Amino acid sequence: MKKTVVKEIEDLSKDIAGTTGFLKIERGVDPAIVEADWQSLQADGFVVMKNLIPADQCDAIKSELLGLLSHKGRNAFEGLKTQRLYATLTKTRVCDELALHPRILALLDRMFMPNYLLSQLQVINILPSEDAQFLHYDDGFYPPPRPRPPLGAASIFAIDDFTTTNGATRIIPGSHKWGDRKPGENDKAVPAVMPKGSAIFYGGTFWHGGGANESDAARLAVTVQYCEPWLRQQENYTLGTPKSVVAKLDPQLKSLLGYSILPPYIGMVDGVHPLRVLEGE
Ligand SMILES: O=C(O)CCC(=O)C(=O)O
Repeated sequence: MKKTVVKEIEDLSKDIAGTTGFLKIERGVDPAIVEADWQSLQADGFVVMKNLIPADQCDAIKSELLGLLSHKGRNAFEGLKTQRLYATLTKTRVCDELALHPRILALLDRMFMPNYLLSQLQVINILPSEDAQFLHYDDGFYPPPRPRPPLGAASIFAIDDFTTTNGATRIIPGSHKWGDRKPGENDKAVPAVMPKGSAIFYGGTFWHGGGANESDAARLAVTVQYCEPWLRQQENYTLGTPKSVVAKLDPQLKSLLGYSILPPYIGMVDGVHPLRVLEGE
């Protein structure tokens, strides 16, 4: 998103809260792949990335996550026959790599301002006989009207195969460009069928929803949502993640949680960079 630059404010970027600057990470992803993903995202609103993580990693993730899931959802959005895990990063380390997948971060580097944030990281286990979730777009809780660029973005990692019958995410290709309208009779939602270990990635303006599970097995997914660094995150990570947990995290994950700033001042603590406070300087 382009902004009007006020040079005097820009000049403050290296000042006070800005002293720690940005993490500059070389993602190591073939630029042709990033370009192709970007083009799909612009044209269709989504990109399916096949086999991003190996099947045995999915199995390890699944065996850890199933032990952490318990109650079912509280309403039609969460799903009355769906199990969800919030505050996932305080409970397990098996999802860290998903949040930091270089192919996804390479796209986010193009989409958002530097030091974009994690907005939520959630486990979604759709149980047999669950109904389809209502269609929605993820950044609809931010008030700027559509059409507009996405303010957030999400990946959904298939930890089980996503099939036509087990609750694969339903998507409406092209719906990211819609203005203020809802899906109508002629807007067909199609299942994002993909083998386990794959992920679908889309911007926050893209219409989608969980599918009905008509199979006899659960469908496990991990979804990671990100947002612009000047927006409030859905999960309050700086309050919700114990400092003992934060201390163990990859520096990129610390930054994503909110131990970062958008210079000069967004995210500061008492006038300084939050990492300096975290590390007790
Ligand atoms: O589980 C899915 O496939 C999608 C769920 C979803 O879109 C959501 O809960 O926001």
